[in-house]
Amino acid sequence: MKIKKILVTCAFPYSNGSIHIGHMLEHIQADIWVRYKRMKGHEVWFICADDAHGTPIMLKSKQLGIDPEQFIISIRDEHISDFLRFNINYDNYYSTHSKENLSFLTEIYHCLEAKGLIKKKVISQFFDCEKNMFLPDRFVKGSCPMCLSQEQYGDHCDQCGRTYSCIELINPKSVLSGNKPILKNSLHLFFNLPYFSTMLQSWICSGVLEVSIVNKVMEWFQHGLKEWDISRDGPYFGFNIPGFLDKYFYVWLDAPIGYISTFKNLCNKIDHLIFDDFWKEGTKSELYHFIGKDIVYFHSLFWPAILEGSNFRKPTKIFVHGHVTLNGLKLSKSKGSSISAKNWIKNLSSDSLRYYYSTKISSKIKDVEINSDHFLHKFNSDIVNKIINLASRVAYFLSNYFDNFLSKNIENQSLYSDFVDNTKKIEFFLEKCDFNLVTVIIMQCADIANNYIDTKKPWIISKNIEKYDNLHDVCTLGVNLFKILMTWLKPIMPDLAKKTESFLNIELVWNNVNLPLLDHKISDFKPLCKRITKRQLIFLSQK
Ligand code: NOT
Ligand code: ZN
Repeated sequence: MKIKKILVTCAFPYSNGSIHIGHMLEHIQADIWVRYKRMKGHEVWFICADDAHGTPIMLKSKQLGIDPEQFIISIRDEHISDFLRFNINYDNYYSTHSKENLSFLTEIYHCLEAKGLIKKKVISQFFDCEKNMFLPDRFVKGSCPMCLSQEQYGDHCDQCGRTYSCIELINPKSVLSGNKPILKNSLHLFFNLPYFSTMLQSWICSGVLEVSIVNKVMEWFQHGLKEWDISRDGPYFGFNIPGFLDKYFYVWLDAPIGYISTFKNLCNKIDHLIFDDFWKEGTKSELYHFIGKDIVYFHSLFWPAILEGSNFRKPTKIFVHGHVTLNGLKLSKSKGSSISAKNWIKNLSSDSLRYYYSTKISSKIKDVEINSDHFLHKFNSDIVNKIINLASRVAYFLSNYFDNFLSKNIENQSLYSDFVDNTKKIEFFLEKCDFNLVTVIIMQCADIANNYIDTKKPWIISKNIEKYDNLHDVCTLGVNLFKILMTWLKPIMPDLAKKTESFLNIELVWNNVNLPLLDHKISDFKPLCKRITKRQLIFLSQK
């Protein structure tokens, strides 16, 4: 097998709030994929950062009376520890407010400018005279110009779903002061996105996105691509645009450049890691982004165009996921009902969320519903009743009759080989992030393994001393089937895998999945994980 060099990223969380279980979907999905690729022997670098700039972060820190630079440092520390609680240990978790990011941003901007890809235009925008600032779309509310619903945000209507320009709102009001904003002119810088239209269409159709997303993205070309406003007027928390006094780069320009600068910062810490191997145009290494469906536009249009325009490599593939709902309610950053990652860990294990999400994650972009009852049932019936139970049923006999030694024989070679053969299918689905199908196969195999034990009935064989050899072989095969199941589950449930490794006295290695454990001493069985109770789920229904 050829070892690949792979760089994997998740979308950068904003520096203005806690990580909640909605965020965790993406980070868990990417982490499972990374763990699997590493188990296969590839060189994988997994990075993320906080998205530190923009008006909301500026206002939030102001409201708290903290300097934004201080504010984002404390948020970043909190984010890093939240991810660690879920066994997500980034090789580098950086910030877009960094010297490396400023340096790449400046380099890229000058390169685009030199190619004539940046244009200046005067535009008219809402301005809050009391707060003395231009208002981003989400800081203006008013009635929808199409359906007249009141209290709608500046860019789209929640009632009729249509989008419009902020200045079309009827009776606009500033969210900050409540006053009616005035229209004021300002010079803005625009990136010539339409110039890249042909390149983007062929890139998008080259297998970098899942088919249903490709169709969606291709629709955007029908109306023609628009030039992209990459500047904002002060006050703004971001990087200053060279040559302008109080103008800043729009957060969405410097955020993806954070993928480059976060990696660069990692290279500064690791001698043998070569920046150009991963970012130079034409490199053979692979680059994967994991993102939510709401930011596809940025990643499939702006981002590859910026990369092409400034002579960097483009992504190999973009994995897109849907949104998370909890017991039917939307989990969103701005609108209530968020269960924090910390709160989850106070009540439930990280592996339980990782497993549950895996049963729902697929390469199709579907929203993921967390339903408390289904979560409890799924975890207990799959993991406790099928996986853990398999181990505990045979461990009893191995410990009491054979001093924890495994036998030297495989009792049913064809059962064993058929079991191992599922690895190819599992690899195929893991590769594509069809984790739901992976868990289906694993549970079907767990049923087969438990049926085998049911049929052999070790509790009956153990009554006949002449059949001890057979008892030994049956329980040994049971342990071996458990070992295979847990090797497959290792990227999904790292904590359970670790406990399994100390029970089996081995490391679970992907490429050893076909090598049976024979004539080997295992440890005493200790309960590997607990059944989830209703009481543990109460926090999910609290507001
Ligand atoms: N902070 C953004 C969000 O929607 C995601 C930024 C993605 C970062 O939460 N990188 N890029 N591009
Ligand atoms: Zn409307």
